[in-house]
Amino acid sequence: MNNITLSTFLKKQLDCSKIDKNLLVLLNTITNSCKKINSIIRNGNEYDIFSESNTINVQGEQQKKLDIIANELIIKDSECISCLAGIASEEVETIYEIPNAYIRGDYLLLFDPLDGSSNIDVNISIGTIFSILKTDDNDNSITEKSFLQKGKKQIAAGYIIYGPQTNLVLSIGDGVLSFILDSYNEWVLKEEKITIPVHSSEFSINASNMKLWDSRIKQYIEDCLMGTDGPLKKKYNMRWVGSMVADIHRILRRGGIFLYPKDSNSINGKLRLMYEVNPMSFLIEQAGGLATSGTESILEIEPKELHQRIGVVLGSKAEVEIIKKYYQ
Ligand code: AHM
Repeated sequence: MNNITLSTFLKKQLDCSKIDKNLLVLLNTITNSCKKINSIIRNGNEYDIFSESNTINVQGEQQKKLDIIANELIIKDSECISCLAGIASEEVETIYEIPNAYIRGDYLLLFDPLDGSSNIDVNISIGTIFSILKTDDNDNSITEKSFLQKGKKQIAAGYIIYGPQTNLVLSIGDGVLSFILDSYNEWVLKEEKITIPVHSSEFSINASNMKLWDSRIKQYIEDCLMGTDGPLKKKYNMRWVGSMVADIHRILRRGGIFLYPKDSNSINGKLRLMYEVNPMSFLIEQAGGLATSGTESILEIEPKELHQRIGVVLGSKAEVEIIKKYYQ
């Protein structure tokens, strides 16, 4: 039986100089925080996580109590480990600088503490997404600009899905690995080198937005729905959880594409580039898939703002290539 834990795996990467000590500590810390979040979710009633808070986040969304708990937990656990220069979170308007009381490192952590939080009260899979960047050598003081790096510069990215199983999916830029949280609360390696099937016939989109889409996405979905009688000449299946971690996890495992395009209500897109779309695109491309805004590779986009939104299509390579043609 495979019993390589995440700590053992990271130690091995350190020994062969694939990561440095600070990245090892940082990854162990984030994933430990997520073990705590997992335990809070599994004991939800005790922590009263199902209720709304009275606060609105920077995105103008009503925060759930669990959004706030998870956010504070990750910041508190990681600010003191001497690996980070700064932190940015979906739930915090500006960047979080490491307090003077702690030693500053040279990594930057960006995260969405709780993706899919509208699904908490209906017991559907939710997750935590993170992205790790490095500061520029010339960065003496950390500002929002320090974080505004292209997705391809990510040193590591990952997500934790709190589903029937708790699963960590991670890339340090050398493929994608999956770890399962076992009954001893250890991350145990389940799979190395996850690859997404190149071809697929499954799409994932919030179809209730159809009248808001532009003509290119509308046309693609209409063609999918025509099945073997349409120009794409295959029968498509549709799956939509409404929790990005769950939808992407399914696609990583068995192929498919995920679309959250810009529409006439969300003219810049709905999902956030820096801590949702970039880390997911990094994982998808590390697994052999593709991620595009329709016209531009996601990982090549020069970010302009910390909480920037973006329209995205990602997943199985051949299917994303088909959609790119609709954009042309
Ligand atoms: P959140 O960060 O507030 O949870 O929003 C992100 C979520 C994604 O998980 C999901 O793909 C999307 O929002 C669904 O939004 P909608 O139901 O509005 O289509």
